[in-house]
Amino acid sequence: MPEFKCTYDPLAELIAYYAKEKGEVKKTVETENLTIEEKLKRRIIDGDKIGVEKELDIALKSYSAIAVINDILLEGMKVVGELFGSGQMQLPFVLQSAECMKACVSYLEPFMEKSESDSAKGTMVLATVKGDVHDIGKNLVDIILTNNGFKVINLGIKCPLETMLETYEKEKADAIGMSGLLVKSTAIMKENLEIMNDRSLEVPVILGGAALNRRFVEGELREMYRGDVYYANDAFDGLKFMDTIMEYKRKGERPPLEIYRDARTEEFKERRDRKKAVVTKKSDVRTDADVPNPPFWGSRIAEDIPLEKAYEHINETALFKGSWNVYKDKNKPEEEYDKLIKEEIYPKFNELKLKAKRENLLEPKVIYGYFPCNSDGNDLIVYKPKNVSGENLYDRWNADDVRKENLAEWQRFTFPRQDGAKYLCISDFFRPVESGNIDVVPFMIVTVGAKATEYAQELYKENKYTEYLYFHGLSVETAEGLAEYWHRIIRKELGIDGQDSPDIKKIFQQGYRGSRYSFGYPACPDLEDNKIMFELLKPGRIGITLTEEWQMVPEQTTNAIIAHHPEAKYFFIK
Ligand code: B1M
Repeated sequence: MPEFKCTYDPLAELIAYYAKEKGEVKKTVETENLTIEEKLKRRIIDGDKIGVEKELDIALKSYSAIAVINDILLEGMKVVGELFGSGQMQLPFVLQSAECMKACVSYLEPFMEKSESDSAKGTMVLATVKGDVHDIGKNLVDIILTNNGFKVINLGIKCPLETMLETYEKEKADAIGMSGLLVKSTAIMKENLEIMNDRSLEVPVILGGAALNRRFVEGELREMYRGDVYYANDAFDGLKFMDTIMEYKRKGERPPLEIYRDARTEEFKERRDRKKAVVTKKSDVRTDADVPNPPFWGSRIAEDIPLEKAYEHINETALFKGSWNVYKDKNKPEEEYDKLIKEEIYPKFNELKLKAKRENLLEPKVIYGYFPCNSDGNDLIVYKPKNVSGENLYDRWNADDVRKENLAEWQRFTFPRQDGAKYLCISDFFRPVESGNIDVVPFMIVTVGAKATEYAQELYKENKYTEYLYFHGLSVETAEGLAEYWHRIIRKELGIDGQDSPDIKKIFQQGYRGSRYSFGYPACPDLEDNKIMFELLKPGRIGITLTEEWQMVPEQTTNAIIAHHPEAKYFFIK
């Protein structure tokens, strides 16, 4: 219905809705004079499920239950998709529409024949790939597809290819959807497609996730895979491709898909080959920076951490835009976005923070330590006292044991070096072994605990999609806030906090001495280094484990190596 798009302004209307008391029925426009079809469509667009049963009963007098779904409600979801696609509707409100859709379908189900309730537009087997614990991206895809008339068999996280293929066969599905958070997962996806090639399978596959891009999926993977493979940037792309897959399946044809290439395709290939070459040049980072005194050597656990401290270090831009997907509409004035943030998002943020604290949903814990070290070219050697072994390594060490003559190599990291620019490598920020001086390297692993994952899953299972998105976002950004806070503690303990900016926004831009590098990020991209970090800190002591692809469980966990050197800042290795 094009007139919907012209007259309806979801953002302004939703602001009006949220400004009202909780539970009050939202009315975006006067609906009295609308037809029942229009009223129901608007319910979906507005995500307004309170009292919708009455209207569904009226519609059931003229339509079968399945026709109400397919011809009326799904039309509403289509508008939602268009509004999202054009940037006029924000993700939390899309999820509210999906919740309303779900409620309507549940109400209508008893009015349907078994065969009707099974008659989905198509079926997708959906999973997060082997070794990857990331749930939310895949679940958002499930929500959007399910509430747009598709059947989704959600196999969960850490899913082996065999399970996906067996389910695909058993359920006579139409496509497999694979999701993943990490770069490593993109390699697993490639491996899965290679195995499918070897078995002469041509299953249509949709791939999505943070570390993927179109060049890789619709260029490299499409060229290599004998079936059709699509890159979905977001959940609505997943929906679009399922529509395409079904359209061509009905026609008995293959969709005309092109191999994607752009100006940077060759550059990327070249860069990948070049990466294998050893960089011989070195940076000119000074090697005589002062070495701070740590408050202790070895590691310790910190558990009594006030949650507020992590909250105070939450990067609100990352939370609102990154996790909650609340963006400014380019076509709307700045003030409108500011109003939305002030009147809707902040109250939600504050309410959730209180709830998480009250119900102990987030439990900050840290395991960290200070270790003697030296650089050796691109390597960083971490020492341990010769006379300390076994469980005693996982405690504070006697300062006398950390004298140079009493130390032995314990672990060794090998970091990559920039192939150009300043030729930086993380090891450059520590005193070289030939200097004869021992340096100090702090490591930390922080988590907000397993309850956060469990509670997020509960919300998802109860179809509370909007709350799920909000809570999951808060939990992951609190983990990141905790890392920021603990890095501050470490600077303080080392006595190098004199350069800390009083402005939290500047802290997020490294307004302090030194740097915090997390494995998997550009300066230290190798996630396998997590394994060495685990040897150093043994975080099983606070319930943290590692998957076969080096991801940490619980999901809301992050780690870092900290460099105190004044020249240490983020840098990229392309
Ligand atoms: Co981290 N993280 N993180 N992180 N994190 C990424 C993923 C990263 C890309 C950042 C970067 O380098 N710029 C990077 C990965 C790079 C790599 O693999 N080498 C990274 C890293 C390295 C890490 C750690 C390893 C760092 C460390 O501690 N050493 C660590 C790992 C955590 C662990 O092991 N448990 C870590 C930790 C964290 C936090 C805990 C702080 C936090 C939460 C992580 C989480 O959610 N599990 C976090 C966050 C928030 C991010 C970013 C900023 C956002 C991820 C997210 O939740 N997005 C991310 C960078 C980025 O994406 N900009 C990053 C929201 C979510 C809904 O989106 O899952 O992408 P997403 O799903 C989208 C689409 O991708 C698509 O639709 C969804 C909805 O639109 N989609 C599909 C997904 N699957 C699909 C399937 C489909 C269709 C569409 O069809 C089948």
